[in-house]
Amino acid sequence: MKISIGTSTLELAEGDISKQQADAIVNAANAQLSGGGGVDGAIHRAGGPTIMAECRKIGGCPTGQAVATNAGMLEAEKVIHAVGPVYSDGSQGEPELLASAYEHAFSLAAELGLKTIATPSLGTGAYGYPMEDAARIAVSTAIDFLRENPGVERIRFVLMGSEALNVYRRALEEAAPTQRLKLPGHD
Ligand code: AR6
Repeated sequence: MKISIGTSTLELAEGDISKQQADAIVNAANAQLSGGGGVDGAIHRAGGPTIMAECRKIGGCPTGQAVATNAGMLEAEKVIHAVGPVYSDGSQGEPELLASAYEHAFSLAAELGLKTIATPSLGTGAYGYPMEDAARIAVSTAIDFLRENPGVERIRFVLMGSEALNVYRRALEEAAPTQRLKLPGHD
């Protein structure tokens, strides 16, 4: 599924984030940048040790923010390590921190002149963020960002499994009318 926002595109795809081709690949990192399972494991496995070497030098990243490293052997220019919140009950600032992690990741990519971004669904694995709520935040943050940053040509959410893809599809359908999107051929 794909929608146009101005001259940019927001896409949803099912797949493995570490196999994507994009200028920037977003990693679902932890605040220590110490690696782990899920997306983090897949990215470091596929990208090789140069990514972790740079993470160690940087030393860490606060929750809700993002840092960039080389992309090693991935088909990307940079990996943007974004740190989502550990979900407890939704009243501990989780929505703001999740939106902030995406905003920082996308803004950092834009500052680095990167035009295409592939991102996983931050927070919805080990960190326990409920998928429906996380999808709404992810999609609306991406839409707002693309409206304000036409230099970024594409954000693609790469979701693991058809269930996650369907949740994101519903979130995008819900967000589209309220965001007054420009759909292809409807200027
Ligand atoms: N490609 C795309 N999506 C994936 C992949 C993949 N290869 N692997 C998992 N997902 P998670 P978090 C989905 O746990 O919740 C790590 O240990 C997965 O189904 O990767 O932000 C870090 O070091 C889920 O929907 O990230 C941190 O300590 C989503 O990606 C912690 O986990 C995110 O799952 C971060 O937890």
